[in-house]
Amino acid sequence: QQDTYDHADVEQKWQARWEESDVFRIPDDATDPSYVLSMFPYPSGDLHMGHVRNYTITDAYARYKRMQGESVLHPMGWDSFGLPAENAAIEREIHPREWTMDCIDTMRSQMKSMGFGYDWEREVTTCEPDYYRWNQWLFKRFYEEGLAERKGGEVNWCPSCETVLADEQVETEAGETPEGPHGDGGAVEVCWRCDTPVETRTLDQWFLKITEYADDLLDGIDSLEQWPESVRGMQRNWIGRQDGATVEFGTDYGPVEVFTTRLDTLYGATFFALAPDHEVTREIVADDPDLAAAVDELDPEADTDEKNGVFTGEYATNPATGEEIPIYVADFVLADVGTGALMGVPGHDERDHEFATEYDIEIRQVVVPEDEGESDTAEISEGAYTDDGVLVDSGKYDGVPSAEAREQLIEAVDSAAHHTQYRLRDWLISRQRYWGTPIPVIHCEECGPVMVPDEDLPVELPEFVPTPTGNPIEEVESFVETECPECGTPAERETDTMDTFVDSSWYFLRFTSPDRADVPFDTERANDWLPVDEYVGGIEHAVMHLLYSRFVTRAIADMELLDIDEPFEHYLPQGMVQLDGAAMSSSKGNVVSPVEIMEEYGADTARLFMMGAARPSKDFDWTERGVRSSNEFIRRLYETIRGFADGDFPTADAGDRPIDAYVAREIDATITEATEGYEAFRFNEALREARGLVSLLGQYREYTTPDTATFERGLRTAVRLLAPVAPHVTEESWATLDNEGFVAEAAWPDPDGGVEDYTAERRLVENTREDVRDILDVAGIENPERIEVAVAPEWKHRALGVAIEADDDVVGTVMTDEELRT
Ligand code: ANZ
Ligand code: ZN
Repeated sequence: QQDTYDHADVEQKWQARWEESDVFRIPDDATDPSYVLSMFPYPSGDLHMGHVRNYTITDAYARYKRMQGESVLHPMGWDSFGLPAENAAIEREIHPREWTMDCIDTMRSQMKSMGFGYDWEREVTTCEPDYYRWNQWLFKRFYEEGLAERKGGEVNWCPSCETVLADEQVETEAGETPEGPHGDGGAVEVCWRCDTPVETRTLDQWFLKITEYADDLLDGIDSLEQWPESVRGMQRNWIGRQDGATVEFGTDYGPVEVFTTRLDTLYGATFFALAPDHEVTREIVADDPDLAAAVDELDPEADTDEKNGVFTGEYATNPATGEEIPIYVADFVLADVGTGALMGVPGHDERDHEFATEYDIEIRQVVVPEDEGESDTAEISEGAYTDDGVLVDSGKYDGVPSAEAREQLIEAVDSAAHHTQYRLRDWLISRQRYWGTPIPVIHCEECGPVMVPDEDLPVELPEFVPTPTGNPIEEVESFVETECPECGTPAERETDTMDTFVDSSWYFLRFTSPDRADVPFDTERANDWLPVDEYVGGIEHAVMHLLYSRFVTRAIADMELLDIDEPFEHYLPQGMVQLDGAAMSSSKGNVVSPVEIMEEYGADTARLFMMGAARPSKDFDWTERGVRSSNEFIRRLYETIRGFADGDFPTADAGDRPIDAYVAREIDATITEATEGYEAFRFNEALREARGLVSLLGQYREYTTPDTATFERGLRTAVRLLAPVAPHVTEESWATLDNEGFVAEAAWPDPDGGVEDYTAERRLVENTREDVRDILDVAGIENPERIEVAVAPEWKHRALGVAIEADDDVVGTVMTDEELRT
């Protein structure tokens, strides 16, 4: 029997016991299923603070739900393909698998030392053939549904990673994913992984046709009520649906179509502009080398805000007015947006306004604000008027509101038609790198690309140590040279591998049935467990992983392999762990290693500090002081329990004194408040309550001989309320209090009832204390030593006794709400 708390001993002991007893194994016929998931990590070497925070959040929540009697699926796995592993392996001249497996072993054992309660039977590792064969299988199903396609075109190329990138993986230099794949005003676009400026290349590549789901994905966002509004906004923006119209302008080269969201401004078109790559541009410059050279100078990729163009000498005819307007080739017209051509309306579009100012083109106003007279129009000489309004200078449409005018013009102009366009592009999944899922395709000269038959899956990666540049698979003859499955002639295997975001787009399905060797997942079990009730992970995936997963889930549902169409019901992006307000990063040299903290103070201390410091979505500073105080609390908790169990201080059967009733009410109110905290992911508030109860019990025994039953109920309550966050010390305490079984499997405490009024009163006190603190803060009184607040119920609301001690002076006494504020 130990006197002081030895965290290393205690933590290892309980980790071993949980494992022996399969406490966290979850059967498949679970009743009341709930699915709690952290984004699975890249096995990069060691757990860092970000991981630890992420996993502690879901672990605490999963443990809480389990104590509430729910069956909780809380699995862990490894997003283990990808460039980081490949590069690390190249550096060390070992095989990426070897490096990856080492990292996985290290991280798994660190996770166990942190006390995370995962069902390790369900571990999935994406770089293993038993996982990635299902990427190949799913790819084939997508292909059969017309959702996978090989096509040529301009793709993003990272010269440093030597591979193409999906649009979602290109960021602007500031580190933000651009608002949409196009038209982000000349910001430098860089690789999401290495920050190298991306180039464009024209290549034949495999795409998954996420654009087919653009409307579904957009409409589905409305149902994601438990996602942060910011993330929903980012996804809406990324999909970028624009309702507008197409309309044709006549030219000497035939009619040329434009896309516009503002057909109502048709009478204000004073120029016409083509993308440098537009077909008609090519025809126009064909016989004019000078013009061709000038057009060649235009660089749509240029990282400048200036808008450059070349007048072609040609004119386009406005279909409504018959007016002839000059045709320019301009760098701000993007080839793959709309039709690659636009009507320029400088009076009402900012970019057109800039361009017209630069090239001395007429700026004409055809829309005015609805509530202003025609004499009092919005000023357009300095900038465009971009809102809707009523039409002027537009022939018979004068006085018609914008929205109506758009409809009328679609009716009136022969070539005009409704058209919806999206910013979203198809998902480019080919990668010219080794460490990924081989795309299961064989290229045959006769038959074209042919899918590898299901019975030949998986197409396994050839084994060797990759080289520093390019894709070494191309050199492996035994891999490349094969036969066409259709015609039997010699053919070549595809050497590109899949984007690793394919792996992570459905791993949450695999967790529901990783034992199934014949299907990617068991439909029935997936339907039982999904959607994921609580999904926690970094905001950097707002438009990558989270959009791809939504798409893949919907596509799989449409193949009738699944009944749900949104995979994640609640998404919580966790905040950052910082040091002095700055993100921890190895380049700044301000990294606190969770492993060292664990060794010095124990996992419970790290977990308790992290969860107590702020609510999960907020950033917070790592402080040595905070760590120490959590550690002291854990020791004090255990010593109190040990002391009680050993009879070190007297207790008595004295349950009917006012003080005992008061403590009993406090216990109930604490349960109520802490439960609400856990339920709402405000663990910090739940912990403040639980810690408050522990200190109350301390005072109880200092002031009097506590009632045995009340005191014990207080301890048993505190232990259970703390168990989700500090699982080891609470197991030890639970056993010390002579309980059978694990606290991890104990029932969540219930208040004895009738605490509502009491809880409200407590809240009033608590809120007031916070208000007082805020007011003192404004008054420049820092660190008041004590704020005592008492409510007198008969004074009704907010007439309070407040005593504040600072610098040994009592600063205030009884005040009313108003007095408090002055
Ligand atoms: C005429 C017009 C008048 C437009 C007006 C807008 C305002 P936003 O502006 O983001 O909603 N557009 C069409 N094709 C383009 C291309 N290939 N490259 C660059 N821009 C193109 O996007 C819709 C507008 O983008 C379209 O509506 C068109 O300009 C321009 F007062 O047409 B608009
Ligand atoms: Zn790169």
